[in-house]
Amino acid sequence: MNEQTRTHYRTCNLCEAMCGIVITLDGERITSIKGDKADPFSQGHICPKATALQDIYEDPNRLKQPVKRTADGWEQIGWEEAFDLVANNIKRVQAAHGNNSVGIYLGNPNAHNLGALLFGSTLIKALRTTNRFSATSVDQLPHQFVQYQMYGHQLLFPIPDVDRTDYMLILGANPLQSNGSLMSAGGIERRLKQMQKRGGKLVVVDPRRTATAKLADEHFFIKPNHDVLLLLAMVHTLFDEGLVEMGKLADFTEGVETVRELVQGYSPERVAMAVGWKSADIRRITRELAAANSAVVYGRIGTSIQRFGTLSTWLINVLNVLTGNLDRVGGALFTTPALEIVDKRRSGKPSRWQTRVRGLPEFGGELPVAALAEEMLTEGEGQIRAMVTVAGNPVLSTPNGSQLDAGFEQLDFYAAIDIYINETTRHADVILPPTTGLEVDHFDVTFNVLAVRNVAKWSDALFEVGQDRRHEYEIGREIAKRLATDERPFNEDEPRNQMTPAQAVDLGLRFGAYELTLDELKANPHGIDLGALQEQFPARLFTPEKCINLAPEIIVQDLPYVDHLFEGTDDLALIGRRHVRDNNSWLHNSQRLVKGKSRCTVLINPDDAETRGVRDGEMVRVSSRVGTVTLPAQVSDAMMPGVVSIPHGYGHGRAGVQLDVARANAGVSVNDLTDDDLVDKVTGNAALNGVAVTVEAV
Ligand SMILES: Nc1nc2c(c(=O)[nH]1)N[C@H]1C(S)=C(S)[C@@H](COP(=O)(O)OP(=O)(O)OC[C@H]3O[C@@H](n4cnc5c(=O)[nH]c(N)nc54)[C@H](O)[C@@H]3O)O[C@H]1N2
Ligand SMILES: Nc1nc2c(c(=O)[nH]1)N[C@H]1C(S)=C(S)[C@@H](COP(=O)(O)OP(=O)(O)OC[C@H]3O[C@@H](n4cnc5c(=O)[nH]c(N)nc54)[C@H](O)[C@@H]3O)O[C@H]1N2
Ligand code: SF4
Ligand SMILES: [Mo]
Repeated sequence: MNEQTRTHYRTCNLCEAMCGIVITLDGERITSIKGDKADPFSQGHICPKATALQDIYEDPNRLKQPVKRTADGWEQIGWEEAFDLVANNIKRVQAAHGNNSVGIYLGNPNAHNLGALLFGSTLIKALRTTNRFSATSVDQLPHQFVQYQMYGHQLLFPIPDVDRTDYMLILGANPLQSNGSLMSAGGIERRLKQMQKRGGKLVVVDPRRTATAKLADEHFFIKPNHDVLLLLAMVHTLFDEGLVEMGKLADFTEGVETVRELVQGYSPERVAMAVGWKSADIRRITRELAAANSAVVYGRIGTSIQRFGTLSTWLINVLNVLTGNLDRVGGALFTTPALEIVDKRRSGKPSRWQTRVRGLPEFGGELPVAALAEEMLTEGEGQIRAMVTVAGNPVLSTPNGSQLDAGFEQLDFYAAIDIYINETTRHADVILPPTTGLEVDHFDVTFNVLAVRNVAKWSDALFEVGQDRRHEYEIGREIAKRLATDERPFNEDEPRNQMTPAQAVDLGLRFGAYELTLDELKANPHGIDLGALQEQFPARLFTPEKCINLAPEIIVQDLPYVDHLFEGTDDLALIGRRHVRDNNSWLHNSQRLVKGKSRCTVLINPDDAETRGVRDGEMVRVSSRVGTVTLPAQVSDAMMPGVVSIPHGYGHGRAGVQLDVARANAGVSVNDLTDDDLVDKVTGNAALNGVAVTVEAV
């Protein structure tokens, strides 16, 4: 080893899996990124995206200085000018049109960025607007809503105890490509295979035979959106065959009788045709679930971002409760993170306000993003005239992206806090790029709450940044300071306006369940294992009576609408898909992640292709109520008849996007087909799966 060589340990922050990585450097140059075998959580697992951390760091398209829009294009400006531009314009718009004329959208990487997580609320509060949106409402909103209703807190996520379970039923998730979601588990494939080796069984329900479905002991197709009928029939079967066995949960669960009555009309025999299953299989899977020593039902994007996202997510929890598997070893457990974020304040009281045009409900301080475009484009009192986006790309990631594109285009003012000029930020008047990735200290505030084991790990920033750079939380603070008024001052002396993320983590750890310190974490650069998840109900319940509410009125009132699923349709149903080398919309600028055949294709079953004269590899036109895209067809019997699939996050060909590699692999955006009118009725979460489309050969 020469003197220049050094080794750096950290956690990859690109997805939810929290893999430990080892980075070797020669001077300031990265020479390799590998899995850290000594990380007790991920035990050496990584995926191809880990190397993208280097690509992001070195990306010539990544912004490091603020830029403002001028008649001649983007002009680099200083930070003071950028902060003033943002603050002065927000003040101007709010003075003329009221506070709610400014909206904010927070994207997914906020959950992966320590500074944003700890101090992001500084900026949000300073805007004093109720027009707050985020990627939550194209993702896990139904989960948080159900958790609030059943367990009293939106952040009480039940996590599959994959390492100890005997039976896992997965609906609408593909952890072999996504690496697990609301189930952080570095090396999920190894864990699932170990379960099978122990004699456990994996069952997957998905309209596509995915990688996870191929690993499964049994895979069933299901028509998009029809999970709710399957789940109702499974709950029906539990009652019908006397399989309800709640164990300790019986002492503190209310509403069991109500659920029994609600599911009475949904026998397996009645739903079988609509679901596309044999009724005997529904009964058999339910019996297996009930008979297993421990079992867990788990659903993700496929059961969450669809018309019946809340009902399906609720029923998944109901199955776990009625089989006694909630808060049981080998079932679904709750984490005890080293840094606690589940507190009384943010429990999640719903619908304190609604969107102006469509009346979609607020939850957890946010409104559904499916309504963002109409809030910008519909004139009148309360119209959104200025926007701030932080780490988000809603033009590619939310429904009817073209309409949203038009909304952003006509804004009076738009400031983006982002590292790229992409499909959304190209509309900005000013872009403020924070430090990111290898330039920041890291601790997983969010994903330790979602992990299959309790762990804790600190990563120092790998690269120091110069005086000319700003961290995410510094940007938020500076804007907040400038937006302060006499009535709403910004107190610079307040600890939270002074602290660094490292100081805040140290404080949080000291007050946490394990009374750790930052120094202890730093002394353990591979991370600390804090043990398996523990049973902790009823103590950890946040409901007033410390009872599980099995049949929340606000959820079950959506049940009558499921009956239209019995009617059937001739349309093709559009769903999404994820590939291990993609990460939503923003890793396509890494050459090694996009190389090879384009992944932006429409998957179609051979029978559906034949009736439409569609041939493999040829271009087809896919159309929905809101738009049309043209892309190559990929004919495959992995796709269920009647269903087609297009991945999201592509569509980089829009004018003005400054992502050189991504533009060369542009693809089309599936969200130019998804429909802003289609939402889960209970929460307003976007129904991005199950959109009716037609496909024709070009
Ligand atoms: N059809 C369809 N649509 C979907 C989905 C689907 O399954 N199907 N999935 C949905 C889901 S689950 C999600 S979470 C959303 C994601 O939706 P978004 O969060 O809106 O989109 P991302 O592609 O994650 O965009 C992240 C943005 O953050 C920027 N960025 C990256 N790192 C940093 C950083 O450290 N700081 C700052 N300030 N910016 C940074 C990137 O440049 C990029 O602009 O997409 C949703 N859209
Ligand atoms: N490589 C990679 N990893 C990622 C991401 C990424 O973009 N790329 N994104 C991250 C994010 S933000 C998230 S939220 C997670 C998501 O994590 P997952 O939910 O595991 O990811 P998806 O691949 O979207 O899996 C959803 C599955 O639902 C199926 N499906 C669609 N509609 C239905 C339906 O109606 N019913 C049923 N039963 N199934 C249906 C789809 O075919 C798909 O296989 O992944 C995270 N990890
Ligand atoms: S699975 Fe996720 S956390 Fe692990 S290396 Fe890949 S992107 Fe990073
Ligand atoms: Mo997500």
